[in-house]
Amino acid sequence: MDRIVQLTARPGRREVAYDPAAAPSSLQVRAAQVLESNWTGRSTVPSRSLYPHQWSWDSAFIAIGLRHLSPLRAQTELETLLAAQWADGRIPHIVFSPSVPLDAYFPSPDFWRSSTAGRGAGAPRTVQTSGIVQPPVHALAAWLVHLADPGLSRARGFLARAYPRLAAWHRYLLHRRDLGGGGLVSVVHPWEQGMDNSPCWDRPLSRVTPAPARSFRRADLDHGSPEDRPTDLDYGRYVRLAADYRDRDYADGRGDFMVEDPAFNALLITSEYALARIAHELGAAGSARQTRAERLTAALVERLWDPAAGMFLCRDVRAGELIPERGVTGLVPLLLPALPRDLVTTLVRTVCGPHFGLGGTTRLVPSYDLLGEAFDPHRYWRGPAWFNTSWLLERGLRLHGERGRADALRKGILHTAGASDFAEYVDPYTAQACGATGFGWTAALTLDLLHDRPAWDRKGVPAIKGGDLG
Ligand code: 9WN
Repeated sequence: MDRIVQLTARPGRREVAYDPAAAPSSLQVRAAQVLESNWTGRSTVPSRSLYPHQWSWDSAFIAIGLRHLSPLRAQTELETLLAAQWADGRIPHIVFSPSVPLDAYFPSPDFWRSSTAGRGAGAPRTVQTSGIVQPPVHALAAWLVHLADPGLSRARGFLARAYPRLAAWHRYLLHRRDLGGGGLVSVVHPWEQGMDNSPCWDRPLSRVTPAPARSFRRADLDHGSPEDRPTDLDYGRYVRLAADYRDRDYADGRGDFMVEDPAFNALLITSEYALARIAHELGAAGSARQTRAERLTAALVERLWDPAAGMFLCRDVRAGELIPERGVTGLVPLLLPALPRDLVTTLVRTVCGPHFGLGGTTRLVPSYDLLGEAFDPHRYWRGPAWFNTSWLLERGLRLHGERGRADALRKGILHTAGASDFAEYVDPYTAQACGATGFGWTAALTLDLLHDRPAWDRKGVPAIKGGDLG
């Protein structure tokens, strides 16, 4: 029997208070219940109310947790997403479920028109998707899912089928999206980077003429509080950028919004290491990928490191300059094994210093500078702490030997996930729940941290320090 069924013996139970003295298994059961109730049969929705379709990087994080309950479901989650890949290699940021009413989420399939506007770029005919992308966490997820049950993975040919698609995905990013010409990938929409209304985007977004408010209807405000969500002005700009890209038939080239983002590129590098592992497992050479990962790390340092800020910043490719805002994205490269030691030391100092307060004023990592002018503790990516970024930093701290800090962050994530009913994000000071509850990646990454032997400490991807792939 699928283990997830045993763990979800009490469906529908919703506890709000979390008792830290209770056995960790009760948190595990509750996290499993979230994943069970968000499961649609082929994939997992981030939230039944706010996000009722399949999202790209959510699915990768969800698979990383789901593998501890059901490696088969975790493989299926990724396979469903990969089946919606476009012929040009892009993995769309949303795969729409045909059974969900059009007005349940905006922008809906009739906005994106993937099967017509995306025809030239090779959008699939049988499934409707968006036309933009999200951070490439997928190869990392595929490798970790494989490790959860290598026997099942080999028997199903999981990696053998996933590898060519993942390789094409990375090729798309590296060849079609190096818009700045410096070797890094650019995002062309804030939704692509995943931290939608981060103050890091305010400057490049200010060049975009917003679509008139009357030209679209937001569905998110039916479920979320307006104080927790992006403003109408931001939405107008998101809609304009997406519509312009669609009207260019999703052809890539220089546009109004082009940003080199530290987290997006760091996740690509981490996934390149994972692809090297996957190639090796399949009997092919992975060393070229490992070399590329190291080269990309050097490009990231050269183009995005800011010594004065003590962290990575985003680069506005149109303006040709770094954006002087401290977002959590600039800390995520702590994940990288080949990061120079002095940068690791500086990043750790920054995450624990006054701008992010980790271990002092905050228990989870805020999404934006606590001292920044635009800081808002409740509004989406403008200050609240999110669980996926805290999980990434927990992994990064552990990788670089910061065990005490990693343990404290792990404890903070688990406590807050339980106490907030697996919130989408929380106030970084009070841990008050914001956005949706029963959120997919919050539950999944809770499960991953509860798992007693973190894969990354044993034989996971960032443990590759160099040379061991031959
Ligand atoms: C737009 C699904 C997604 C996450 C993003 C998060 C939010 C969507 C939205 O929800 O974005 O893609 O409607 O706000 O910002 O990171 O993948 O959970």
